[in-house]
Parts: sequence; C-alpha cells; structure tokens
Amino acid sequence: MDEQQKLQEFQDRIDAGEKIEPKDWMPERFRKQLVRMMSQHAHSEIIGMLPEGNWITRAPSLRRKLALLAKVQDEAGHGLYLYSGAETLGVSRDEMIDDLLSGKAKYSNIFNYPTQTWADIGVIGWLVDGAAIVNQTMLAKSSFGPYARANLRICKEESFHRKQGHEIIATMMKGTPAQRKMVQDAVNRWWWPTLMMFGPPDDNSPNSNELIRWKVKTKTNDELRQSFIDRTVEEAHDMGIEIPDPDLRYNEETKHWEIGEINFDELYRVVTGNGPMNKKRMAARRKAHEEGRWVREAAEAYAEKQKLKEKKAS
Ligand code: BYC
Repeated sequence: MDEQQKLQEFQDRIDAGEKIEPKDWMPERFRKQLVRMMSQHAHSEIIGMLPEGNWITRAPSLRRKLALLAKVQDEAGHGLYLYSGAETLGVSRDEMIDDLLSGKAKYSNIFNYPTQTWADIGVIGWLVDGAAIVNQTMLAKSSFGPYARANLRICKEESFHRKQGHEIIATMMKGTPAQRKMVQDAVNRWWWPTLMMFGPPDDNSPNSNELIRWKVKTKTNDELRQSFIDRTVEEAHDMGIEIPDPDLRYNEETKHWEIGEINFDELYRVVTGNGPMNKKRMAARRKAHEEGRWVREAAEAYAEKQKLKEKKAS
C-alpha cells in the first residue's frame, strides 16, 4: 500500500469511530501531535500539584487537609497515566521530563498564578477542575485509545475535585463578610486565566483543524469555553458570587452567556515562560527532580538485580 492509501485507510477508520491503538499504523504527524498534547497534559498535572500543595499545611481543618492531600495525590496519578500513555507512542519519560525541565515543553497557563488565600484552593477546585472536566470529557472520546482511556479515569477523579472545591466556596459564601470577600477576590483573580485554559480563539488555533479532522479533539476551543461559561455563570450567581466582567450578558436568542474580550496577550505571555509564577514553578520541579534522583537510581538498581536473579534461576 502506498502512503496515500494508508492515509486514506487511517482516515476511514477514524471517520468510522474506531480507536487508533499504539501498534496500529498512524501518520508521523498524528504521533507527534499526540505526544505533544499528552506530554503537555501530563506536565500540567504534575506542575498543577504545586499551587495546591502549597496549602496542605495550612488547610483550616483536618477534614479539609485530608481532602486536599488526596486531591494533590490524584494529580500525580493523572500525570502517571498520561506519561505512560505517551510512552506507547515511542517517547521515553526521561525525554518528556527533560523537555519540561529545559523549558522546551509547555504546560497549562493556569498553574503560573499564585494561590494567595484558602479561597484560592476552593476556586481552583470549582473553576480550574471544572474547566478541565469540560475539556477532558471531550478528550475521553479521543480517537487515540490510550489517551481516551486515561481521560476517562481522570474525569471520574476530577468530578470529585470539582465538588470539593464547590463545597469549600459554597461554605465560605455562607460564612462571614470577610470569608465572602475572600471568595470574591479569588474569583476576580482566577476567572480570566481559567477561560484562557481552553486555548486561543478558534481563528487563531493552529492545531485545531488537524486535531478535529483526526477526532483527537471533537470540539473547538471556543465551543468548550462557551460550554464552561454557560454552566459556571449560573452556579456563581446561585452562590452570590459576581463574575468580574462588566460586559457579561445573557443572550435570550442564543440562550448563551456572552462575555467581554479575553486578553489573549496574557495567555501568550504566560505560556512562553513570563507569567507571575513560571520561574518559581520550574525551580520547584527541578529541585524535586534532583532530590528524587537517588530514588530513581535505587529503583533501577533493584530492577537490574532482580533481572540477574531471574536469569541465574532459569
Ligand atoms: N496553556 O493550536 P492550539 C488539571 C498552546 S491539568 C498552555 O489551540 P491545541 C489540573 C498550545 O499548546 C489539565 N499552552 O493548541 C491539574 C499550542 O502550543 P504548541 C490540563 C496552551 O492543542 C492539577 C498553542 O498554544 N489540561 O486539570 O489545539 C490541579 C496554540 O494552541 C494553552 C490539558 O492539558 C494553555 N491553556 O489546544 C488541578 C488538556 N492553550 O504546543 C487541575 C490537554 C493553548 O503548538 N490539552 N496553548 O507550542 C488540550 O486540550 C489542548 O492542547 C489545548 C490547546 C486546549 C490546551
């Protein structure tokens, strides 16, 4: 079969709703796109542990501490599912980590902002995990089998994360004026960066057309962003929270909430390493990687020893 025929057959399988598995033939560009997305997604989960991890020792009660600890641990698990999924495409975990630590690989914009108060932890669960679920529910139907299956598991845990965030916020909104003010201040700071998580607008998204043709993504960045806005604005209003957007209005005809202009210059600045916390986040990851070196070496040495033992026994 020549290249053109293989490509056509590949597209036919995708159009028929089949999943592509690691050992199946795939165009090199498809493989590269999946490695890019899955590794960026894995890095986001791991870097995403830092802003919340920062509050484990300061959680206001034992119950809150336990839930936060479990959430941060879940994010590590998500990173592992995704790195393992990406490895099936022939890239090693070491290469992916090197790309992250050298600053070559991107990770989600949202984790380059500071967590200033306890309300930020609730808002991350409610808004950031809420946005991630909208995006990942779509990715759970992705045409690449390992990515779809990883997202399916991730979404189940993310919905618990979202609920714990919503509960923190709802509780604080029923509390003192100072607590309500703290929530509103956190929402003011996280709202716009959360909307940027969905990526640039459709007419400026270089990867979207290809990813949609291959059903890696089945919805566009703007479609997902709108679906998040519609469900979240109502929830905010129910809790007495204001959305920090003077142009926000409900369009009776389209039945959608319309928002003001998103400052995408900020998104580009943050994802190219110039957000408020990029340098701190990367420094923390590099330090953790160095400090974990002896654990990786010990695990490798143990595996090597086991292999020798098995060889001798056989
Ligand atoms: N942040 O052509 P486009 C979590 C980049 S973690 C950074 O539209 P695409 C959690 C984009 O990569 C969940 N970069 O790209 C964890 C591309 O650059 P390159 C994180 C962004 O791929 C802990 C360029 O801009 N979720 O939930 O079609 C605690 C042009 O964009 C961003 C994922 O990672 C961004 N926001 O669409 C709590 C989901 N947006 O690579 C919670 C997986 C755009 O060409 N990824 N860029 O140099 C995706 O769904 C898609 O890749 C995106 C972008 C929607 C992010």
